[in-house]
Amino acid sequence: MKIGITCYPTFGGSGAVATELGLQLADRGHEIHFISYAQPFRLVHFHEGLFFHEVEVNRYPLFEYPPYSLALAVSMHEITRDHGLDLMHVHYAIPHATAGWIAREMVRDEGGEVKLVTTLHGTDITLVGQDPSYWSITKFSIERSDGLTAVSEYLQRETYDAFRCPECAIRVIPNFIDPAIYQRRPELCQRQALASDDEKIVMHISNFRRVKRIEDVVRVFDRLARTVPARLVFVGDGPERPAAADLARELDREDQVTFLGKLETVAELLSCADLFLLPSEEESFGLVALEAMACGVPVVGSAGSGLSEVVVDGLTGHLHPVGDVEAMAESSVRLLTDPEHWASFSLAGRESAVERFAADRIVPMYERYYEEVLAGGGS
Ligand code: GMT
Repeated sequence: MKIGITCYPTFGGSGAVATELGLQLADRGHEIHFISYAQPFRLVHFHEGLFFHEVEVNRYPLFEYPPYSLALAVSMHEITRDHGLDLMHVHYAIPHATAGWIAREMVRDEGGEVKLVTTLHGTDITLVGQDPSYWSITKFSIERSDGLTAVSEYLQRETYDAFRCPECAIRVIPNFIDPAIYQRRPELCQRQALASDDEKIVMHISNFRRVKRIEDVVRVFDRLARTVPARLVFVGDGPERPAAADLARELDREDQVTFLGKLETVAELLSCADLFLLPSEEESFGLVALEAMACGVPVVGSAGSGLSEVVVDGLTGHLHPVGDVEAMAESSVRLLTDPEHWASFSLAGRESAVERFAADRIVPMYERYYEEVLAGGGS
């Protein structure tokens, strides 16, 4: 198949999933065209069967807000026409599903045919899509997609509820990892640069948005560090970073907290981690928790959203109500002080990640779905 993929190219789960999917599909013999304003961050090397098309956005003085969505639609239309794409697969509804719909209509207007598949990732539905300025266009665009997927059952339910579209047929296709990349390889991780031998490494990786509750990460760490010598390693960056740094200072933990900033690959670092914290308000899936599990890192986080479909509570990690930092700290201490308990969680996490979410199990689900959509099925 010839497939166009559009995603946010910067750091974030949806861009990571879209890029990994493109790479996997190219390896399986498909021709993949990425269409975005920048090279996706995990697409760094030449790869056979894979092409990148940069969307140029003209900055005319009249435009206080350059219309990226329109420029994207034009690129999607041109690339579909010039390369004979069968299907455009967009990740994150806003504005990609809308741009895809415009492009598909332009193709049809010229007598051509291309299908549009939209993958919902989370905040496009649970936060941004419900903002009154975007709600109706998000509903319109997802209803007009030829195929619609969500990364978890939780997100599928949220979409039905939020957009009152029981007639939208949403296929759940979970996120995935490449087990050969995400595996525990401590020899690659330079542990001595992060902590001393007697200290445990507690890690958090995200875009530091409010939904991640990174102050709770600091609060859990503060409690566990009262009994366990440990260091907290933050990877990523975003708007809540100053608040987390201030809180670490207030709690007198500043010297035990390291902010590494944004990194393109995290598998090596995860190999150093003893515990991963993800106390988010909600996660439609929690790709980073899956990456941690695949690297044998137990996860402590919040219950009640899509993370419960990834972390098996009591087996690969512990999930507690949002904001219950006491319970999260208690579970963390148990994991960090009982080596047998930790080893069983580490092993179960790896096994569960590979059995349920390995790329070679999930990517064929997309291929089958594309075939259904091309044959006239889908939403
Ligand atoms: O977590 C974010 O804010 C980034 C966002 C994105 O679109 O990149 O992540 C969402 O998509 C990821 C990939 O499917 C999921 O693993 C995350 O759980 C989801 N984030 C939220 O639901 C908050």
